This record gives sequence, structure tokens and C-alpha cells, in this order.
Amino acid sequence: MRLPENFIMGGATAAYQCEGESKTHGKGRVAWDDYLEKQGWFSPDPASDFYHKYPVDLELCKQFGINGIRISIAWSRIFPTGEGEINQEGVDFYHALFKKCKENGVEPFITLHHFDTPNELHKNGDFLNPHTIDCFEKYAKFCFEEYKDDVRYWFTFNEIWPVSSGQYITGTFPPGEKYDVIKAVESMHGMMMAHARAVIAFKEGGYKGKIGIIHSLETKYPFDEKKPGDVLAAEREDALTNQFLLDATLLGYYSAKTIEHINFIYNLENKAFTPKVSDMELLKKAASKNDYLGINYYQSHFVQQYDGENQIHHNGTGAKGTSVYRLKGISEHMFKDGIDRTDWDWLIYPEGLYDMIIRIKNQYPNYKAIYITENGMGYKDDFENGTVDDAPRIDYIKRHLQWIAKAIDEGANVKGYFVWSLMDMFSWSNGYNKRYGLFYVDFETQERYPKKSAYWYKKVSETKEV
Ligand code: BGP
Repeated sequence: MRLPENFIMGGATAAYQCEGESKTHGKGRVAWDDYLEKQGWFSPDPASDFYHKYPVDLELCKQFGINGIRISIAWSRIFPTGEGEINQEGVDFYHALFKKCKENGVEPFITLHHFDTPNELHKNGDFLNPHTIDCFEKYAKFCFEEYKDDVRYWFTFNEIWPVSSGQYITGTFPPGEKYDVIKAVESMHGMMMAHARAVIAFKEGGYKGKIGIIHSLETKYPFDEKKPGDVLAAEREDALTNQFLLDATLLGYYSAKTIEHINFIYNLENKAFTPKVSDMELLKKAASKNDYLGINYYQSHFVQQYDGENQIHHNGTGAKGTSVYRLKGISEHMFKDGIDRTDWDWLIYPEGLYDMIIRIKNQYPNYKAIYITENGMGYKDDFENGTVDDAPRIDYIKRHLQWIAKAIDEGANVKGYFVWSLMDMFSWSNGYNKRYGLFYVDFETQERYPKKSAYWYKKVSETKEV
């Protein structure tokens, strides 16, 4: 199969996972600093030392046909407390980084928020607090103006559902609360407000670039299609994790079906979802202004009806078969015969990405364009003779690219792909031994080594054949 000639073949990174220097050079603290210190398992420093090594990484991009890079700006490097005084060293760092991208012919795609709300704002309720939304808008406006000559492609947020659910349902993100689905919904709505305000500011500011948002979209299938309970569970989980955000982003309102499922969840606590009229006006105004949608896709889920007590076990160590995900009144995640999964129990199901792209094309025909902003395979790499023979990762990426090519053939406007990750970095809730990179990082020496997948990716980038 072939990908279009002008298709972006990119690599993805995130500031906190790769920069290092997480509490130096004037950078303010983020919630993860306290969380990881308390946990004591691994440190965000020096990570992949991208703060110093970015010239090497961008040179590797050039050598390996990687013509786009996802980079996030660390909000607290610019505004150490999230608002007010600016840290000029942080501002200058990103200017230098973007300049290096240009020198190497690598297009930067910039995310404003990749899981790292400044601690001062996080402590006061994060995106449940309207003040954080005000601060995010100011931070976004600052970046649009400051980097207007360096950046053409912007994303407001990376993965609103995983942030909210990690914070308030699975407890794997700070503040580590569990099973509060309503709080997660309110937090998602808060972030969608912040997104809407930033998009409107960008367009009203007349900036020449483009802007959108990245959602993690995992297709939900009934475990047993013949069981109405499983069909409903899949629909309900989809409404909560996918459709809520797609509606808010692309329709500018929550559809009747979405509201029905969300209110079912609220009703379990004798509550109702009641967004403010002014919020809904804002969403409506922003919806037509998105230039594209970013999709992060790693896996899909097969779900069955579940009415028992909440029970979640996060497999963060790669002990295959230990994951448990059961949410009362919503669903239970099931493994399925014949569908392989990674050591972290992530189901390998590339068709799910195709189904999601086609669903968006049909259900939200105003989507304009799609970038696959993350996709890749977490793997316990064996480093031997200066490289890693990561055949399973090549197979994973190849199959996903083939399904993307099929969606494009059927008329979906997918313009690029960013492998997660460009080089190895740590994983938020799984530490350093879950590696994803095209380039192996020796975290002791900070040397980079191309894996077999990097050579394969280069060939795809050159030939567009998958
Ligand atoms: C996405 C995040 C990335 C990255 C990736 C892999 O949710 O946007 O930052 O971490 O997932 O996930 P994990 O690190 O949990 O394996």
C-alpha cells in the first residue's frame, strides 16, 4: 500500500518525558514532580536530556527521513507558576529549539499542554478551577505571539480523557484519585473550555499558522455482539471517552446521545450534567475554527456490561495479564482470544484506528484534516551490538500505517503520522523500561542508537510504501 507523497512521517516527544532539567533553568514545578518524588520509583531527570541533546535528535531526524516532530512547550518553563512573571531562559530555549528544527528541515508541531499543568494551578483544582482556564488562555496567547515566526502547527491539548481519567478514575496521574467519574467529566469539560478559548484567541489574533487538538481515541467494541448489555456498555464507554470530546471539539455541543449516557453516569450519584449556557456558546464558536484533529491511537477495547464494584489495577510493570478495569455501571475491559497484546496488556488492533478514522469522517464531516499524532509500541528492548532488533515494533507500526493508507484510499483526509516516540524516554506511569523510540537511548551516557525500526521507517518515508 502507498501513503500520499506529501504525507508527514514524524516522530513525537513530550517536554516532561524527554527534556530533563525539570527543576532548573528557572522552570517551575509541576504536579508530577511531587508525585514522582513521593512514589520514589523513577525520576524525570535527566530523562533523555533533550534540553541539551536536541541538536543530536534533530540531526537524526534529518538522517532518517523524519520530516515532522511533535514537541510540547513546558508551560512552567515559560510561566514558572502558571501565570505572571516570565522565565526568559525558558522562552529562549524554545526559540533555539525551533530554529534547530528549521535548520534540519523538520517541521515542528507544537503542543501547549502535555500533562504538565504548573503545580500552583494543579494544587488549586487544575482544570476544575476556572482560574486555570484563564491562565491557559494567557499562556497560549503568549506563545502564539512569541513564536509566531517559528511555529506553523499548533495543538492546544494532548489527550484530555487520559489526563482526566488518570487524575480521577485510575489514580495513575497526580493527584491520584480513584473512581470519581463525575470529576473526570467536569475536568474534561474544563479543558475543552480552555481549548475553545485558545482556538478563538488564535483565530482572532490573525496568526498565519494552523491549530487543533489531540485526543486519544480508542475504539470500543462489545465483547459479545449478541448481548445487548455488552453493546450498551461499548456505546456508553465510547460516549464517555470518545464522543464527549469529539462532540465538544467538532460539533460545538454535546449531542443528545452523549448527554443521555453522561447523565446515566451522573444519575448513579443522583446528579445531572449541567454545563453553563455561556460555556456552550464558547464551544459552538470554537468548533468551526479547528484546522485539524490529532488522533493518538495505541489500542482498542472489547468491553462487557459491568454492574459490580469499581476495581482497577494498572499494569505499570509489563507483567502481562495483570490489568483489571471494571467501572461500576459502565463497563469491564476484556482480553479476547486471537487478539495479541503487549506486555502492558495493550491490545494490538490496528483495525480499530481505521474504524475510528472512518467513523469521524462519517459522523463529523466538518473535521477538515487528521494527523495521527501518536502511535507506537511499548517494548522491553534488548540492546545488543549497538542496536535493537525490534521486529515486533516494525510489525506494529507497519500494520497501523497500512490501515491508515486504506482509510486514505477511502477518502479520509489523513495528512501525517507521528510515531511515539522519536527516541526512548520515560513513560508516565510505567517508568523507563517501557521503551517506544526509533532511537535507543542509553540513559547513563545519553548516547542515541538507531534501532532496526529507525532504518525501516526511513525507507517508508522515502518510498511511501508500507
Ligand atoms: C500517551 C501520551 C504519551 C505517551 C504514550 C505512551 O498517552 O500522550 O505521553 O506516554 O501515551 O503511553 P505510556 O507511556 O503510558 O506507555
